[in-house]
Formats: sequence, C-alpha cells, structure tokens
Amino acid sequence: NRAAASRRLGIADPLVAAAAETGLNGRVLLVEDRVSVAERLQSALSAFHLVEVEPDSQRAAVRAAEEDVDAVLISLDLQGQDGLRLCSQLRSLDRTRDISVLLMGEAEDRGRILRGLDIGAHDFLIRPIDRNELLARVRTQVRRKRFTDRLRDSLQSSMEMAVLDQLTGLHNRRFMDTRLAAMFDESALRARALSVMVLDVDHFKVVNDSWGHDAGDEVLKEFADRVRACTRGIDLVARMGGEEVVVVLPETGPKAAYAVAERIRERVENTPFAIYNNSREIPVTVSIGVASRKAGDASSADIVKRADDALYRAKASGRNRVIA
Ligand code: GH3
Ligand code: MG
Ligand code: MG
Ligand code: MG
Repeated sequence: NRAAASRRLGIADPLVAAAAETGLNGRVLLVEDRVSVAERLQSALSAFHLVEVEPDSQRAAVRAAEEDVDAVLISLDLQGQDGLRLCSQLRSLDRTRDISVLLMGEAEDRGRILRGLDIGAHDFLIRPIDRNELLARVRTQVRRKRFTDRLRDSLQSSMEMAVLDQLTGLHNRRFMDTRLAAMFDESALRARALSVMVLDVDHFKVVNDSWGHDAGDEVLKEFADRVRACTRGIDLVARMGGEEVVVVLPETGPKAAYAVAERIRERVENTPFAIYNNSREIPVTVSIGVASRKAGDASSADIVKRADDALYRAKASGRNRVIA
C-alpha cells in the first residue's frame, strides 16, 4: 500500500512512492559540474534509476549518443558551458532525438528555460529542487522515452512487414511492383542500363514432396541468402511468390547481368542445401531468365515479359541454366 511504500522508500508523497515502486528504472545522465549539487541529485534519483554524472556538456552529448540513455538532466548553471546548446544538440541529432531532456535552473533563469522548452526540452526543474518533484518528473520523462521507443519499434516492424517477405526476408511482390516502375523510369530518363532476372527453383515440388514442406522452407531461405550474396546493395531482390525470385539490377547491361545470373546458378548448383537442421544435404538447381531494357520499352513490364520468356526457355531446354 501507498503509505508503506512511502515509509519504505523514504519518500514523503505516498503517490510518488507508489509510482516509484512499480519499477520503471531509467538510465539518467546528469549534466552538472558542481560536485555537491550533482551528488545530492544523484543520491535522490539513484534509488530508482541508474544515474551517471557528466560535468562536461560536450562529453555528455557524445555519451547520450553512444550509451543507451533515457533522460538527460541539464544544469543551466554550468561554468563556461551552454546547457541550452547541449539541449538543442540532443534534440537535433537522430541518435539522441528521442531522449528526454530536463533543464534545471534558478527561478531567474525562466527566460532561458522558456527558450529551452522552445527548442525541445521536455520538462524543467526550478532550484531548490524538491526531491519528490524531481522523482516524479524524471519518472514521467523516462516513461515517455520508453513509450516512444516502443512506438518506433512497432512502427518500424509494421513498415518492414509491409515491404518484406516473412519467410525469406527478401522484399515482397508489392514492394517490387512500385520500386521496379520507379527504377525503370529513372533508367529511361537518364538513358542508363537496367536489367531484370527471373529465377525459379527447379523441380521444387519434388523437394516438398520428398522432404516435407518445412524442408522446402529451409531451402527457400538458403536460396534467398545465396541470391542476396551474389547481388549488390543497390540491386532489388524480391520474392514474387512460391519459389520465384526477381532481381532488378540498375546500371547493369546484358553482359554483366548474365554474369551475375550465371554466378547465382553456379552457387546454387555447386553446394548442396542443408535441411533438417543441417543433418542432411540435398542438391538444388535453379533456372534463370535475363533481360535488359531496350530503347522501345514502354514500361518495366516489357523487360519482365522478356525475362519470363527466357526463363520458360531455360526450363524447356533442360533447366539449371541461364538464358538471356
Ligand atoms: P519447375 O522446375 O518447372 O519450376 O518445377 P517446380 O516443381 O519448381 O514448379 P511448380 O510451380 O510446379 O511447384 C512449385 C512448388 O512450390 C509448389 C508449391 O507447393 C511450392 N511452394 C510455393 N510456396 C512455397 C512455400 O512458401 N514453401 C514451400 N515449402 N513450398 C512452396
Ligand atoms: Mg520451380
Ligand atoms: Mg515456380
Ligand atoms: Mg512464373
């Protein structure tokens, strides 16, 4: 209960004590160059947070970027250093933008505190700083930071889910459709080369039928890794569905594209694929159709159509080959 928590923690305000007990521990960086002031704040906070003192504001900026800090408390009374400058640095850098910033100043610092809030400080404390108020405000800002982190993580993962194939981690068909159109337009506009290859694992149905669907999935993942390993960062690699993968190679003409395709084909054929947690190896081959942009092409669909036709011929003429 609240009164007991209040006694146990030595915090007068039972509400603050109860809140503190629920166990939100933050990493707090205290930017204060007066040792005794820093020690007093640190001892008040350190029952609930991991607090480190940094007297130098520029080192504080570096530490905030490198260490996993939730909140930075900045003294506005630093000797020969500008606490507001640190505040604006933290708020403008990608690495530190989400860290909570709290300013600490004297009553007559109100003007600078207002400016600090204007450049993005989240909260402030006026000296003499009340221990309960300190704990409550820091706690709120640590919670805000954690909430922002969770939000960003889930936003990022849902963005990834929208463009990535879950099994292989390659881009998905939807992403390919929009990106390929843009890549085609750019190559046509700037008269640059662009090549597309369509890859399809040979007799993949036999892998599934002989070794099971899970083994098939393992083969698909390994296949995707090998394709990725043979391509550059600027190439677009997407799983179009089933065991079919499309690779788009910007700035790449027919000869170079053929060479990449042949490298992939060999890399698949030459090393058997491990299944059942590496307890067994099976041979796999792939057929690849390659096509490049031509002057008369109206859209990327024209190139993909030629690559698809080439793939069909690769299958019809015996598989495990590249046809351009
Ligand atoms: P071909 O050499 O002519 O390409 O023969 P194939 O057997 O590879 O071609 P087909 O298109 O007949 O078979 C593809 C198989 O891929 C059928 C389907 O069950 C399987 N498949 C599609 N998606 C997945 C998947 O996500 N996981 C697994 N394990 N199998 C899949
Ligand atoms: Mg196939
Ligand atoms: Mg297929
Ligand atoms: Mg197809």
